[in-house]
Amino acid sequence: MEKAWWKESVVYQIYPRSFMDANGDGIGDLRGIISKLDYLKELGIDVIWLSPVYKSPNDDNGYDISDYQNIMDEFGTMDDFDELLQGAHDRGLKIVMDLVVNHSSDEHAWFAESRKSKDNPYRDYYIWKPGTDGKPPTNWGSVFGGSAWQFDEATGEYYLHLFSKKQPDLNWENEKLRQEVYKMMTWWLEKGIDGLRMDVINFISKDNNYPDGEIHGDNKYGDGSQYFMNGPRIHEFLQEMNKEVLSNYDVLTVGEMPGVNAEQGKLYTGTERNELNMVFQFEHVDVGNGPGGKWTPQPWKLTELKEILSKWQYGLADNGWNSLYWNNHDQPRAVSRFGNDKEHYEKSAKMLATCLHMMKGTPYIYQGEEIGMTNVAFESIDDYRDLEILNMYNEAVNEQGKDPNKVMQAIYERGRDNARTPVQWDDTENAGFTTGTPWIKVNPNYKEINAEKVLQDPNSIFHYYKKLIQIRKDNEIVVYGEFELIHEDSEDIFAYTRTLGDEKWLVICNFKSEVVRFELPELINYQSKELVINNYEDTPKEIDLFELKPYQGIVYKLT
Ligand code: TEU
Ligand code: CA
Repeated sequence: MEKAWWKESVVYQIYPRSFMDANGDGIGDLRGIISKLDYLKELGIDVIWLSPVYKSPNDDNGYDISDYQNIMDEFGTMDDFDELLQGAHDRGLKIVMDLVVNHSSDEHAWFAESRKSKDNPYRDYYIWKPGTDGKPPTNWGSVFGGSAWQFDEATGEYYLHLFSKKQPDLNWENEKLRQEVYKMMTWWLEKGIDGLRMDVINFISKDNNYPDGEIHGDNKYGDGSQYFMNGPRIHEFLQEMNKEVLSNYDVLTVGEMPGVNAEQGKLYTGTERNELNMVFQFEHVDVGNGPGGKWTPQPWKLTELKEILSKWQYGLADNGWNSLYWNNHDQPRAVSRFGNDKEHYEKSAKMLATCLHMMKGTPYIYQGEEIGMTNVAFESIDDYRDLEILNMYNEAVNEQGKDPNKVMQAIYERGRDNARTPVQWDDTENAGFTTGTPWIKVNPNYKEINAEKVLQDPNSIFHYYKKLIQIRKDNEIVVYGEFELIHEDSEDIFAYTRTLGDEKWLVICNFKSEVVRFELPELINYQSKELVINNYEDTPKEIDLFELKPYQGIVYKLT
């Protein structure tokens, strides 16, 4: 397998709005990020992925862009960005930007033109269709609730928006639009950025017949996802983007792809495919989704999680490359979702980190994950900010009359604002995030959980992440070793080996709060064993048969 810097890197995702506020307006900003570059260097990460920092009305907190080549007013200026980029590069850190080109904001100049008239030169930058008998062109629902089509009086047609009304989908069938996107990408890459995370990039090719979707259960709208996920021209578009732009730079590219499977993952990330380096798949973070998706969370089985993650490990083993993540700005906090934020909290956070960081692929740390930040449970829906949460609450409680307590429980478990409370820097007011009023409340547990506290404790989650990152840097086997799952039927233990040449590493993670017996499979022979990392102080005497402590994560080097 060929080597690459982005295969050997650890990425840290920053959601700027909630990271650090330098000017006291309660909103995170670029100068706040600049002030924390040394903290990130200390952690040992290599790449910073910035969620969108471009001009935006913030209907979807920056994922609705009104000017792709200007910085959002709340975040600062282009000079601030240039200083951030330089500051990162001076520290040997790379900057990956968020490319949101499945849709723009409805306040983008292109859309202002497009909606003026049917023969406007920008009309076909977006997807406009006449309805039929006063109904939208298809029965599709938007990810954020309601119809995926918005009727526009001025020209008597509907425009498509798979997300909010203020996020009209761009028309990738239009060559001129594609060239505009490539020109904008080149402009940023010429500034020296080091890569792109591409927002729902597998949605850009739609089935041009625009058929109705199937209506599941008591849904009001049809599920159009098969008609816009991994569409007919997606590989053509990505190969064109690669040829025209990406192939001119040595950059990290990762495509966010809801609905992608491991087979398709090979087509998007295979070296000879000349498309992307890696993708964010969603199959593992969707475990436990009930009939109503994430809003009807059910208990999940470890065997299901292991089956999914190992399928991706095996699927991309020889060609292509995995991203590895437990959470991001759309997902609940890792320790609350997959670990235990009540008992053995710290052990479970370290165990999850061990399980992910010892796998094959590029690990992504989401801001605050390294200090053990947890989900939040605000008393009132008025404390929430995410339009996905607010739209769902309104539809469920106010329109469908569902029990608000049950709906709040689903928000506590899966709502995106779990990941968007301000990073907890210290135990002063507002956790040191702002001297003003934060745009969203701080998680009340900031006095116990904050960066200042973990930095001072060599046994903290922060220093454990730092060790894992260093282990990856010091041992090629962690990057390039072959993955093999063991004990696949265990509902308690996630264990696997990594093999490179005559070296084998054994990774054993107890996902349960009870003591669990581990028996080394006979097929694993070894002469000697050396402990690599352990989230408990004491090391088991031998590994052929021993008891794992609650949420124990432990790694051995076998030769
Ligand atoms: O997310 C795509 C997406 O589908 C997620 O919104 C996720 O599947 C959903 O929130 C789960 O219910 C990307 C961005 O990461 C997200 O923040 C944006 O809201 C969305 O696209 C639109 O740009
Ligand atoms: Ca600010």
